[in-house]
Amino acid sequence: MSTGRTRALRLTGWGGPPVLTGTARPRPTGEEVLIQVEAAGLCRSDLHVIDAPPGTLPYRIPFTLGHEVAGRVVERGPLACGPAIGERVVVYGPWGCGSCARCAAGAENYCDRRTLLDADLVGTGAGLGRDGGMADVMLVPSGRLLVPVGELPSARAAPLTDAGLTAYHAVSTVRHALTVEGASVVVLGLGGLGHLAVQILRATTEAQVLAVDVREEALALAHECGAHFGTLARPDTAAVLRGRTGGVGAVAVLDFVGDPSTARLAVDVLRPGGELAVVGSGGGELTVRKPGGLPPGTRISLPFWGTLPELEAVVALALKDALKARVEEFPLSEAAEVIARLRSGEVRGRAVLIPD
Ligand code: FEH
Ligand code: ZN
Ligand code: ZN
Repeated sequence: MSTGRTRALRLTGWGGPPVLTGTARPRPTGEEVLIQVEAAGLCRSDLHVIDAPPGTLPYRIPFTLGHEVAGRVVERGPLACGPAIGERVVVYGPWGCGSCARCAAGAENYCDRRTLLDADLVGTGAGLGRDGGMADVMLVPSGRLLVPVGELPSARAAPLTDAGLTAYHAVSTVRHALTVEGASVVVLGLGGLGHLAVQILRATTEAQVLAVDVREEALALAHECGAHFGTLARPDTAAVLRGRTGGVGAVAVLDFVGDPSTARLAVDVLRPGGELAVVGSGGGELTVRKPGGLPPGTRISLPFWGTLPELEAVVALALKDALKARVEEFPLSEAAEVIARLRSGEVRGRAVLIPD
């Protein structure tokens, strides 16, 4: 059992860059489990955390970044449950209180005590106020937070825990609307989450999938992922999409951009009694008012991350090759450069850091 020092990408001061530094190798106690990290995805939320001014996030620094993690169990506390030593796993990232009704149901993304946890600066989860997986090893509070991934390559497995799970949860949120005959669903934004949502929709529904993005290469990716139709965002996009639905509109819109233009487009293409799931944090706004500008019967949701049972379903889709994230692998030692590439839009798919 190695007991040496290990490296971790740690946020040590608000508003400053994270630092790859040596840390003492943690020892699991109680229910804790130690993971040898094999891959950790880099998410746009990591940029929000890195750039956050003091006092804007309910987190104590320093902590290790990385909330999208895959690895292998290497040590377990005496009371640990879940996967055995040697098993390859992914880490469910939202860490709630672990005992409220939502957490007991595996929905730690909607923990009933979130407000209390935030007030105590406990953190949202792995790499979000708690030590995460942009590191050689990672301590996980409980084996209940681990999902086995068999022989799935870690660079493909890690993005399932955030990009994949968030996309799956968004689809689950509107799934009941997709069962009507001839249903069409619009996916706005084919980036790290949208391209996975297209695959999930094709693998788990009969709906017609209509994709919209501002980049030609994103529409090509949408087609590769199984979208029935793709179009660039233009002034006539709503009419083009309505035309693909026989004029009735889409029963659901998944907005992975969430900016003013996609909010407007969503309203213009939604069928009466339709579902709008806003996932992206692009600053778009909707006015909910009667009488108002939304189609009658519109239901709006703001899905956040996903549940543990949903992560198990996401892994199952990946294991049968029905869900495959586009990834770019980089060594952990180059984390600073990769963060810069993500900022400048040079990352294609999901950037994944591999301990080197
Ligand atoms: C995590 C924490 C806070 C906001 C958003 C996120 C997402 O990256 C999780 O999917
Ligand atoms: Zn994220
Ligand atoms: Zn809870």
